[in-house]
Amino acid sequence: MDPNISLLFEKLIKGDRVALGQAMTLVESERDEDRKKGIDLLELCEKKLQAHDPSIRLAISGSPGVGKSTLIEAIGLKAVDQGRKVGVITIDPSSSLSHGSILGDKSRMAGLSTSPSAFIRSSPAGSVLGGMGRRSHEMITLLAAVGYDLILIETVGVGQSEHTSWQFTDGFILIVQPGGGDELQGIKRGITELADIVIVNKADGELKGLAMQTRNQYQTALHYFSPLREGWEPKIVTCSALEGSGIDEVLDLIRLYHSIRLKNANLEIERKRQKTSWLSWSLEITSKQLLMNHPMVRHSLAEAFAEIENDNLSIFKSAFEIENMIKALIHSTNSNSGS
Ligand SMILES: Nc1nc2c(ncn2[C@@H]2O[C@H](COP(=O)(O)OP(=O)(O)OP(=O)(O)O)[C@@H](O)[C@H]2O)c(=O)[nH]1
Ligand SMILES: [Mg+2]
Repeated sequence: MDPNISLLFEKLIKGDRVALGQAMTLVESERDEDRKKGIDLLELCEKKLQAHDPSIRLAISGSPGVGKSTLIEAIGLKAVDQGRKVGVITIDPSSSLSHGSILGDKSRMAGLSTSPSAFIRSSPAGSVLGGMGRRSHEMITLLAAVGYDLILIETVGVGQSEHTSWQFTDGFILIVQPGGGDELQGIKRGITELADIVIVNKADGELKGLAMQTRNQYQTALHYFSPLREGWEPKIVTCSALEGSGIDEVLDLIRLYHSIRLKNANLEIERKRQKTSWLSWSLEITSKQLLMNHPMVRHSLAEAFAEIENDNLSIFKSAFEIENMIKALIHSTNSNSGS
């Protein structure tokens, strides 16, 4: 192994924040030489985690503007007060998938971003796939290995993609705001079914009454869903991230959730499921990238596009021909990585 990587790992373990930033940049890099070093570093982290891993990794999800970042700031600061180390991964809001504010999430986490016991990392724009950053799982592994025990991942709140973040985390926290409860039979049902904890945020000022009403609507709906986690019935709380009320209850619930997940090795079993899901997901992305960037595939596709312009093509036949070409590429003994 590259001695610089062993050195970097030593620094990480000692809690060097600059080293952690460097490690994240390394792991995010797509350059071949960085990939190899990044993988070596991650392997060291995995080994350390196998021996001891006190972390819980939670997806913080919800429609744009419900208060995910503000709530992460409130929960995070309180957790830090209680002696925890808080790692936050946000998905860059300038991604085309997100309808979030362009201002960026760090501005909503001003306190946490300067806390020595917290570390916030944004996934770069363009690397967002299915609600998670391409390298979010690597970031989680780094954070956990260096002792961040509460890891919060603010996901992109758009429909189907939530399932991806559900797959790669230990718990799924859904944030809603007062008033949305009547949509529970419609599009919101799918994502609500994934939730281990539902938080009705913005329970303050004039919205307090409505927040209670929304809480009751969700409470009723949760009864009809079949629990997805062994030994855990989804819970619902109200809070105000802005005023700080209800944040203790949220943290208590997270602690309870963690302790129940640890029972009967449930979390251990689930982490294995996360790993298999991640491996398939990652490979799917990589193989697609490699194939789509293969010069022959690119050339055929460009030709087909031109033919579409000339009204001169059966798209079905063209897809079939490219498919056969890909099969031939894969079967060819001469072809190596193909990029
Ligand atoms: N009244 C009230 N407003 C809140 C509360 N929490 C957040 N907000 C406001 O709601 C707006 C959106 O908050 P964010 O924390 O950026 O929400 P978000 O879900 O992270 O938004 P995106 O990342 O853009 O999807 C901001 O103007 C916050 O000040 C709350 O508890 N009460
Ligand atoms: Mg946000």
